[in-house]
Amino acid sequence: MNKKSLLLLTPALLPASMLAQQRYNIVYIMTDDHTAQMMSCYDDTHVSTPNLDRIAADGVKFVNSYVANSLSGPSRACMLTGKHSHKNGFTNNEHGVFDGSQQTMPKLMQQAGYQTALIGKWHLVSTPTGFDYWNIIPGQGDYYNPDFIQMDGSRTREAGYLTNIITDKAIDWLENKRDKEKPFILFLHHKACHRCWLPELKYLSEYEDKNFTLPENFYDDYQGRQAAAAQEMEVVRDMDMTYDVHLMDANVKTRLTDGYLSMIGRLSSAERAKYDQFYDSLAIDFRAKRLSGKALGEYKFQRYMRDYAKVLKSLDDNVGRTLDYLKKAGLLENTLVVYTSDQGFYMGEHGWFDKRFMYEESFSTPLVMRLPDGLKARGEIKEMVQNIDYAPTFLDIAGAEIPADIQGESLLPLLEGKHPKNWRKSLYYHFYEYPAEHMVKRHYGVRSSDGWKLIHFYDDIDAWELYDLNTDPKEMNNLYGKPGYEKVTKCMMKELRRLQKQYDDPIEK
Ligand code: SGN
Ligand code: CA
Repeated sequence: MNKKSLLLLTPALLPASMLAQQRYNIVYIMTDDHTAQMMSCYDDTHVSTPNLDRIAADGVKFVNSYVANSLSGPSRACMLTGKHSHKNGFTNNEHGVFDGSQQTMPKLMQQAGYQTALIGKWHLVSTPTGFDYWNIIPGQGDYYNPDFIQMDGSRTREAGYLTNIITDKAIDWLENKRDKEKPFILFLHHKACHRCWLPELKYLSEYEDKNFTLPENFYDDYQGRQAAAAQEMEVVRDMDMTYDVHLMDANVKTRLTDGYLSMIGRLSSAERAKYDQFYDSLAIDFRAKRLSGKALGEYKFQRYMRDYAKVLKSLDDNVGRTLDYLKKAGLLENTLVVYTSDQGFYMGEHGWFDKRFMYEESFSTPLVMRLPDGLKARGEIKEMVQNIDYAPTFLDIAGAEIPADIQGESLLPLLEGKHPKNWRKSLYYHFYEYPAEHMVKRHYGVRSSDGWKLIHFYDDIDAWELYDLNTDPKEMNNLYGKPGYEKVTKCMMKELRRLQKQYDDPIEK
């Protein structure tokens, strides 16, 4: 329903859901590098996330949720604009500066009468626009005693652990800073669970007795996948023993040692003593073991999983705290709570950490929503959705017009329990950041709802990949060019070019 038609309705004609509270509030919680393999309502192999699961339990879980470009800045720009990267202009973190003068969903929400607030990670370089209130971390920010940037440009250093502080600030805005007469949209953006996974001190010992299951393709040899073979994001080879694994060796200095020292250098001396006590004793034990080969690789994997899980535990606690506040404040019935990540991540699949590739683990992203009274959908939603859909969804919920140049689709019908017959049958993806850290080559591709994926790696390579996800969900077997797949390849190629035309990204490289 658009704004005009909403105004024309007399209260008696308004749907009960809208009468109860005029328009729904929205709390949009976005984390960083949190992946469905580490969220128990999607996959309970590794960890339990009871508070994140509460969101899905009182609403919906999207099981085919994807991003348009698996990297922080680009993902955020897609979310804010409802457009693919080539249209919003922010294609990569390395050289991107978000053009804040363009049309964005927060600006349109303001025009629709919503209050808008942004707290936490921003990562788009330019000053935020379209927010009545913002308080952000610089760049990637710090886990320990972090800096924040205020709206007047000033910086303050705040005591504590970042995930807790961002939540405190969000609750403070909800309780004390907003105009309680207006509907609102709050963008609550965590840094957790981004590299280099520095845990809250109270959770240092958490998960230390747990042995995480090694993914079956941890020792992938990348046969038939040239771009996969060229990456630099292997747990065994590329994880830094100091920066990532947190085991200092006074005799070894790497490219990342200074960065690590400055991050943990933010701890007070009492905090630092606790931190050192924990990791120093691990380091002594590690050196005594003299691990090499597979044993060393698997040791790194366990360290990675444990520290990631600790960071996630604080996140889960804080999402619980946010939900509890909304309940206590009587806001839950009128508020759509969205939980997602800026992209998925590899937890050792293909031997990797990081993201970027259009393979399922990093192309997909968790997406669950706690629905307010009046929105009837429950359980799993199987339709294919993408982060360009969030902007039109929120505008639709606000009763605002959705501009024609927005490329995503409103998810509101799905939240109302409908399953439109003409829902999209394929998704488009385009990744640009190369050459750059982790060396994932440029690529674009299409994934169909019936489980086919066609990818083209280009730039300094010209390599196509085709996967049948129904028989090869881990994407180990590139079928492109193999006999018997000519017809499906032709079909997917046609669909890819159709999407490039539809989205006006006419690359034919
Ligand atoms: C940093 C990380 C990378 C990561 C990018 C992008 N390196 O550069 O590992 O891929 O961020 O992440 S680090 O040495 O600085 O930790 S993103 O989520 O912000 O896009
Ligand atoms: Ca990220």
